[in-house]
Amino acid sequence: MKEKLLKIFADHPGQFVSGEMISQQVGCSRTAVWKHIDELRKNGYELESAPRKGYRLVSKGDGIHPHEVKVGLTTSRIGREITYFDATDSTQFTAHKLAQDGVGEGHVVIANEQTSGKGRLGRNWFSRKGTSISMSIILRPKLPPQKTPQLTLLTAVAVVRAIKKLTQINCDIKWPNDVLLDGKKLVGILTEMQADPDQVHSVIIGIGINVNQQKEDFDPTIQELATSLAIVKGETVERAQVISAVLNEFEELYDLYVKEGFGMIRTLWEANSISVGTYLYARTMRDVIYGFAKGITNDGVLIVEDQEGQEHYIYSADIEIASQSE
Ligand code: BT5
Repeated sequence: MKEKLLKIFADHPGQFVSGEMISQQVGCSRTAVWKHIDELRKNGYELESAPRKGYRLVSKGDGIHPHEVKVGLTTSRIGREITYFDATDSTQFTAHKLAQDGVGEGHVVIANEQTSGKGRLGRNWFSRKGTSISMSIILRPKLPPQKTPQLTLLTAVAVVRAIKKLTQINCDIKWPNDVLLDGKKLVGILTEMQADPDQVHSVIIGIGINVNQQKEDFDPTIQELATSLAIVKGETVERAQVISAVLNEFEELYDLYVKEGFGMIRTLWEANSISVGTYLYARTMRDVIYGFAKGITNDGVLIVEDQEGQEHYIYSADIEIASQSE
């Protein structure tokens, strides 16, 4: 209902829409319309009402409720089912449970606040209430487990394209899972799965995006490492729009991936990546490899050639770009 109402206002920007027209289009009584308008106001929307003219949307809140996200969705499955929390420990935890319970592909979990956000390898992900995006997408791809890192790369491309479309800002991708702006981390991606040795049951893609934080909003430990869209743009950005833009791009790329494989995604990824064609340090669990990043394999594995000319296949590591050949 709220989604329909918001769609009507979106179709009539800055204009009054009569209560009668709304009640016809939404299919409810005018008293019910009034009640829904009242609820939108409680959710932070500023709506002007005038006798005989109706209602006009003056300004929106920065809510990320399902109806606010769905207004901007052009997808057929990704994000059509959304589980929303005002606060939760981690959207990954809920998404895992939902996946086990058998929800369909494309179900998305969104939280306005995450109290124990997860990074890779047991690290923390900080997300401040009401200013960032924390979401997890549940997928059911027919893939062997070793191919799932490709979905991390696909997600990074989707995020970069969505941000570009919405804000004209160009971001960089750092292998495997970071999206950077001016060398600072804007987005983190965490891909997890439920699988047997030879078959994936579900993949949970967690995406954390810094949208409206200012520097002092970040945890002191990451203030020099993190950035947000608002810091770079100098103005706030509507989070619901960012979510729908990311989901729209995601579905487009995922459909392409399912139909045609990784080839095109790899090309798009390399075009936005700062971790190929450069010297870098790759810190793996066991050692640090310094060398020239030649590219990624079709499975999304990073190929680094060391100074002895030996190629290393990097499956998981933290990357530090070297300033020059050292
Ligand atoms: C990641 O891990 O970058 C994956 C982050 C995934 C977060 C999403 S939010 C929705 C879903 N639910 C979850 O619980 N998680 C996912 P990693 O590459 O390990 O990076 C973690 C490191 O990034 C930390 O050790 C910090 O240094 C830094 N960091 C933490 N929070 C940050 C933030 N908000 N912005 C930038 N950097 C951050």
